[in-house]
Amino acid sequence: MAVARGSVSLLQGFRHVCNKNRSKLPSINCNGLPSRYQRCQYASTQGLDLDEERPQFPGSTKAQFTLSMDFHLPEETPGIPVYRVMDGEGRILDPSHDPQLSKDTVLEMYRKMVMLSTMDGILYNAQRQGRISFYMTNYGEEGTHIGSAAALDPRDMAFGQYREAGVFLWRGYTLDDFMNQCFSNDLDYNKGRAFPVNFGSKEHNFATYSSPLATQMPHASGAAYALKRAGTGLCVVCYFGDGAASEGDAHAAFNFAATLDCPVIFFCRNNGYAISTPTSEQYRGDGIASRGSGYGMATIRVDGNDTFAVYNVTKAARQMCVTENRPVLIEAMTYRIGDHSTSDDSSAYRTRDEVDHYRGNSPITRLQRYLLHQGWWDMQQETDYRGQAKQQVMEAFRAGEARKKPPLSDLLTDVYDTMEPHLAKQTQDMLNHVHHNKEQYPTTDMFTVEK
Ligand SMILES: Cc1ncc(C[n+]2csc(CCOP(=O)(O)OP(=O)(O)O)c2C)c(N)n1
Repeated sequence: MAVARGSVSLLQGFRHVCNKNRSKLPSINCNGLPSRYQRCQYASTQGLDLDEERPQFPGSTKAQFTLSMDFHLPEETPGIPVYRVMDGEGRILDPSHDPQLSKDTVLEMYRKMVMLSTMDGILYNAQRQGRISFYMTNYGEEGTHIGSAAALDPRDMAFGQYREAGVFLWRGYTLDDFMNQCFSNDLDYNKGRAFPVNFGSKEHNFATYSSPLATQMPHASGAAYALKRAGTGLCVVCYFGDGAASEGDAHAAFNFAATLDCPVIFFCRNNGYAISTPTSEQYRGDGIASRGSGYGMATIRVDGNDTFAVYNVTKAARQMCVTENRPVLIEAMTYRIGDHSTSDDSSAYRTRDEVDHYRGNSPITRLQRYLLHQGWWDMQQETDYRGQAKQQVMEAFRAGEARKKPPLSDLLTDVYDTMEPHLAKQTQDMLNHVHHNKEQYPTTDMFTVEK
């Protein structure tokens, strides 16, 4: 109402002045109405508040008219700040932001981060020895995994990209589970049919990774919509990388989540690279966080190497998601210390000095410093725990490696409720072929007995 009244009075005033000074004023539009420019000019000469006259376009309900022809230049917009709780030395900067986690919880977080890093080292080397076909390490991103996972409800449905093994670890996915998947053995939840590191577990509410980038993102929005409709009080967390954010699916996911009010946390691990593409070539805007408000999403940027800061923002984001049914975007700034994968040699596109800089400021180092200040940990415990972690990973490694592969007959199952005739025929042909050519398949004893 106020807008309409303001518009009418402005128009009437303009007409009045026009009638008095017809020769001095700019001409009236062909439709007999003053142009927007003329009305604005008149309004300013009369000292009227332009807010009185609000644009009436359905495409934006918040905009106001302006007489300034200002282009929004991203390079002149200040960078979105990075929320942190600890400094690089592991000291809490403002006690009111201390998450007040118990000693046991922080030690559990720290141990899981060290365990993850230990497992990464062993599986990376195993690939180099030809014992598994592929691996991706998580070095440098342990704080984003454990800090976020600890703040979620383990029943919150998780979707990931491939570099979130710490979230699995926090949720209770065991070292045996990791090994079974990486060795594609008969205990692997995916029956040996997924690429190593494509983890997934119904029991741990983590959807199996899918190699095409960003495909998990629209799935996450859909799952969040379903959770909302079911009134579960749970939310979805969706991890993705700075490179994946350039995929069209990321846009679809953000927009669906925002317009359908889906309780999903989009958690971007901005680690500076998409394989060899640095973020300086990936985008021109201020990271991924700057896109959040464009979609109408609550957004925050956090120091991903500060495990407590990640914990705080994820906890707050979760609260917003489940109480307000809205998506939240978190951009966690971190660094990929390892190569992209075992198929990559990052020395081809970045310097050792750069990597060493981040290695010295890793989330593990920072949390360790915090623990040392607190008197909750000492270097003897550090040495002992690292030894135990290595031993536990090696035990699981040997057990996983020793197991047989799933039966060949499992290769084509589980896609259709009832196997399609052409797939049944292919399976039978394959088994017959292997049976009649045993000498060509000396590895058949690697497989468990056919069902
Ligand atoms: C649709 C699609 N395009 C390209 C690839 C190849 N690819 C695999 S990982 C990757 C980089 C992704 O980088 P980012 O999202 O930043 O995640 P990060 O590896 O840094 O964790 C690319 C381009 C793919 N898997 N899927």
